[in-house]
Amino acid sequence: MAIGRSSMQSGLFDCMVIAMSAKKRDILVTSGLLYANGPLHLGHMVESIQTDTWVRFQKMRGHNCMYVCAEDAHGTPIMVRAQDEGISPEELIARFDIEHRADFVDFAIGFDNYYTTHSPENRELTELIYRRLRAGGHVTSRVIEQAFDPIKEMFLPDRFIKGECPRCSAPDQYGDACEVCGATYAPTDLKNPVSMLSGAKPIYKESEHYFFKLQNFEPMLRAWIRHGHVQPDVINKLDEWFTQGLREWDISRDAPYFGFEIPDAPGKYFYVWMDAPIGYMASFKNLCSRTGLDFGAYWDKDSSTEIYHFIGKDILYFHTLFWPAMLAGANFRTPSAVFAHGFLTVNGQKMSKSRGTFITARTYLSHLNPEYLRYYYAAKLNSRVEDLDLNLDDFVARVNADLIGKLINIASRCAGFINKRFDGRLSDTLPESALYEQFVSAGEQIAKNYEAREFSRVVREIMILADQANQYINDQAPWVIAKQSGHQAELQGICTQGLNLFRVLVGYLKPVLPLTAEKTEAFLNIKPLDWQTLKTPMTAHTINVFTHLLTRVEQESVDAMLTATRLEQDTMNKDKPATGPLVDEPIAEEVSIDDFKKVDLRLARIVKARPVDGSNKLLALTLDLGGETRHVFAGIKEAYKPEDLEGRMTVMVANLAPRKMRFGVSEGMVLAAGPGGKELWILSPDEGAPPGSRVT
Ligand code: B3M
Ligand code: ZN
Repeated sequence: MAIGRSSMQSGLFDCMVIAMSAKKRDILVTSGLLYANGPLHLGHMVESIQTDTWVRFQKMRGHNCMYVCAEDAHGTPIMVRAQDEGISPEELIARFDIEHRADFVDFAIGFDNYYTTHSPENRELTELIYRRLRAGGHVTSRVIEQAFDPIKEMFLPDRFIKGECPRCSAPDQYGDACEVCGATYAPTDLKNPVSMLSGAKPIYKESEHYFFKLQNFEPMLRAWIRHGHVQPDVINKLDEWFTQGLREWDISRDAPYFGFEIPDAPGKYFYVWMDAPIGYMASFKNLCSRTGLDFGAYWDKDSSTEIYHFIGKDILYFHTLFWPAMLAGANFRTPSAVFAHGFLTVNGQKMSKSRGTFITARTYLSHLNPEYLRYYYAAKLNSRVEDLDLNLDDFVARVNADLIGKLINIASRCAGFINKRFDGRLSDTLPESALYEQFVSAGEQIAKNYEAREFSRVVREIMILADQANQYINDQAPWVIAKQSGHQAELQGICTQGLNLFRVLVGYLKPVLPLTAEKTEAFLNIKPLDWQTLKTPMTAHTINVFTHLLTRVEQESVDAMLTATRLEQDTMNKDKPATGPLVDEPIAEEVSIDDFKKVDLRLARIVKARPVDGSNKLLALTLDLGGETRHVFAGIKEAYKPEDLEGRMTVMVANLAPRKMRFGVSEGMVLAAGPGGKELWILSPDEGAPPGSRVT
C-alpha cells in the first residue's frame, strides 16, 4: 500500500495497517530527555524499556527505525546545582551524561543517538523555530512581575520559593501549590515567603517576557487530537484543557539562566521547555550528519515518515499541545503519535526516599540482571496511560516461573542430549513440523501486539507457547528414551524439536531480552534472529555447548538492593542541607488509626536463634508469644550473634500472612530499626513485660 502523509494523518489505525504490509517503514522514535542533574531511577527505566522494546521489535521486522534521546541540559535547577558544587553547568552535564549513558548501556537500551540539548544543532533549530513563529505572528511580549532573590540577584522559579499556604497556613510550602490542603496559587500569595537559594525574602520585580500564542493553534490542535495521534484515554484530559482555554505560554527567562539566549533579546533566554522537545530534532540532526540520513525526509511538512514520542503522563501538555503547535507554526510536520505511560509504583506505593523504594538504575544493576526488569515491565505494560506496579515479591516469582521455569527449562532439558550424545548435531528434519508451524503462525498475532504496544499480551502469548513446548517435552520424555537402546534417532529428533521451539520463543522475546537472545544465538551457533528467519527451522546444524543463559533471581539480591537503597538514602540525608529543592519528603506517608490497628504487634521472647544454611543475611528465630510459638526468619544476621539474642524480649508483627521463603515459611516479622546490614537494632521492651501482650 502507498504510504503518504494523508494516510499517516489518519492515525494509529493506519499505522497498524502499514505494520502488516510488507513495505519497509522509516520510523523515528524518541523517549523523554533526562535532566542532567540527577541519577536515573527505576521509574525512568519504564519509559526507556518500553521504547527500546518497541524499537527493537521494529528493527527485527526489517524496518528502518531510529531511536534518539538526549540529556536535557538547561534550566535553573541545573544552573543552581552547578553553582552549589562550584563547577560550570557544562561540567555538571558532562558528569550526568556519562552516568546516564552507562545506565542505559547496562540496561541494553539501544539508542541510535544519544545527545544533549546544549548543542549547536539545538541552538540552531531553536532559533529557527523561534524566528518562524515570530514571523508568523505567534510570539508576543509584555512586562510581568515576578519573585526575585535580592541576594542571589536572580528571578526565582515558583519551586524555589517556600512559605506558608495562603489557605491553610501550613508551613514550608512551595510557591505553586500546597501539599497539605492541595490549594494552587501564585507565589505572590504565599505568607512569609523565603527564597530557597538564600533564605531572603523575595522582592517583586518587573521584567519583559516573551510568550508563545498557543491559542492561535486551537483549531489545528482540536483536529490533530481527533485523528489518532494521541491515545484514546488522553483525549478526555485534552478536552478539559480546551475547555479551560489555551493560554499564552511564557517561553523566556531572564539572565542569569543556563540556556540559549533569545535572538534580538539580550539578557533573555529560552525557557528550558522550549528547547527540550526541539532537542529530539537536534539529536536526530546530529545522527543525520554522522550517518547521511536525510533530516528533511523526516521533518519537512510533506514527510511520509513516522515520528513517535514515548513520554510520561505528566508531560502530556508539552507534547500534545505546545510541541505540535510549535512545529506547525514553524512549518514542520507534526508527530505521528505521542504515547504516554503511567507512573511506576513500588510495592503498590509511590516511589519514596523515606520508604527506601527510590531505587536508582545503578543500585538495581549492582544487584540484579537488567533483563529481569525488562521482562517484568514488559509483562505489565500495555498501550494505556496506566500506572505500573513493581511488586518485588511478584517480580521474583514471575521472573523465576516464566523465564527460568518455562523458557530456559526448554533448552536445558534438550541441549545436554544433543551436546553429549550427538556431538552438538541436530537432526535433519523435525519430527513434529506441524507444532513448529503453529509456533511460527502465532508470530503474526504477537507482532500485532508488539506494534500496538500491548506488551503484556505479547508476554502472555509467548508463555502459552512455552507451556506447549514444555508439554511436548514432558510427553516425549527424552530422559526415558535416552535409556532405551536403539532409539537414538528419536532422541535426537525430540531434542531438535525442543531446541527449535526454544529458538522461536527466544526470537519472539528478543525485543524484551536482547542480551539473553544474543547468548542464545551464540549457543545455537546462528546468525542474529529476526522475524523472518524464525519461519525456517534449524536442522542438520551443529550447536555449541549449552551454558547458563539466565539464572534465577534470588530473594537475597532483592533484599540487598533494598538495603543498599536505604543506605544511600541515609548518606544523602546526612549530606543534605536543611532546606533546598531536594527536601520535600515527609518522614513517612500518613496512615489512619484504623490502618494502624490492623497491625497486631505482640511482645515475644526469642527462645531460639540459629543461623540459616546458605544465607548470610537471615537468622531463624523461634518466638514465644506466651503459649503460642512462631518461627520467623529475620534479616539481622550481620547485626547479632544468635546466642546474644536467645532469651531476649522483642516486638513482632503477629498477624502478618505467612510468607514462603527459600528456607521455609516465616510466620511473622520481628521489628528492627536502622539502615540495614550491621546497623540494625531490634526493639526491646522492658524486662518483666509478659510475652504475648499486644502493643497498643
Ligand atoms: N526533561 C523530564 C520530565 O519532565 C524532561 C523531559 C523533556 S522531554 C522533551 O519528565
Ligand atoms: Zn494549604
